[in-house]
Amino acid sequence: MTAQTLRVGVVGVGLMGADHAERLAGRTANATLVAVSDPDQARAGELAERFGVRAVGDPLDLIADPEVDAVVLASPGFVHEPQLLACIEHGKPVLCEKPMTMDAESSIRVLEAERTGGRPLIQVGFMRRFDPEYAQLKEIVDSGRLGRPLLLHNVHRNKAVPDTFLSEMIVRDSLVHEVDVARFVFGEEITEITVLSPAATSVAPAGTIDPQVAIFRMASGALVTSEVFVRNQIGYEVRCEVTCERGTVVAGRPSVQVYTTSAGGDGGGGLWGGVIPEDFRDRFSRAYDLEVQAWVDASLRGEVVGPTSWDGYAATAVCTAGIESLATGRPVPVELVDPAFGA
Ligand code: ISE
Repeated sequence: MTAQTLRVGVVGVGLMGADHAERLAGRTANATLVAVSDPDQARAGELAERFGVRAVGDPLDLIADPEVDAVVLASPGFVHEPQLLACIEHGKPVLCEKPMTMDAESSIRVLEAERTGGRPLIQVGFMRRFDPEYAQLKEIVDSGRLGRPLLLHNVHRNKAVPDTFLSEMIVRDSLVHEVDVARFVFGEEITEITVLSPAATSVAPAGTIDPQVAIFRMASGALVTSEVFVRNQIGYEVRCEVTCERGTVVAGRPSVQVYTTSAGGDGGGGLWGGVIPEDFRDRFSRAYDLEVQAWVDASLRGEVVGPTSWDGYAATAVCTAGIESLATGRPVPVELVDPAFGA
């Protein structure tokens, strides 16, 4: 690390990791991409050649590399625990894509290691906090001019996912964003989660519960509803509406790119409509840019901004309870360790 340039390595160069690599290589100030790692050596090699950086076989070698100052973990959640522990061991700031880990117990082990290491190093990839619309929604709620927030309604739809994206992944990898949005907007913990199973779409693999409807109860008694549907066959639709005592505010309502055309109207008339993004990289491109830039600048200052390892743990604990509720359709309480644990 020079005074003003952070040398970053990216672990995992699937859809998200490749997007972050491109972001770091081309449009993030005060940072430079220096290495990538992925089990798919061909993919890592192609990306390394494209950006003129090194491809490192073992992700733990990339993390330990003295030429790497900071790490973006865009690997699957089931390998995050050892990779996060390695970042802590080597004192490397890390932007860890969600989920932080796969369950509450492993998240607590990461929290304990980070606290033992003596300084915060982990920012978790809940990028919606950096989305201008979600950030403005939070500012409006926090201003108090609409009164106390009472309800929150989320819609989270993907166009398509692989057949391996089964019911539990919908909770752990998709609904996890709504868990963080609820904690972010209300500024409090979720005390109970219920995950309901509507009749599934015909395009879901047999036995896969898609869509799902989740209900969170917040510590204040407020309720949050979330529809998560990852095979809507249309596009990427994510929005959030807060109902307060004296008004409502929405983030993500289609409000731009509305167009009219004469093409295709069966009755000879025109058509009007808007554009639905293909996937999360389109819809949240600006949010990811702001998130990664904030992470780089904070890392250069020796700080962590945005979602911390505690936020990662709390979201994982809620999703762990959510997976339990998914099996029964009954409410499951969320019990967190004392935030001061190990202090
Ligand atoms: C994906 O991993 C993301 O994080 C996207 O934001 C989310 O919309 C999608 O459902 C996840 O699979």
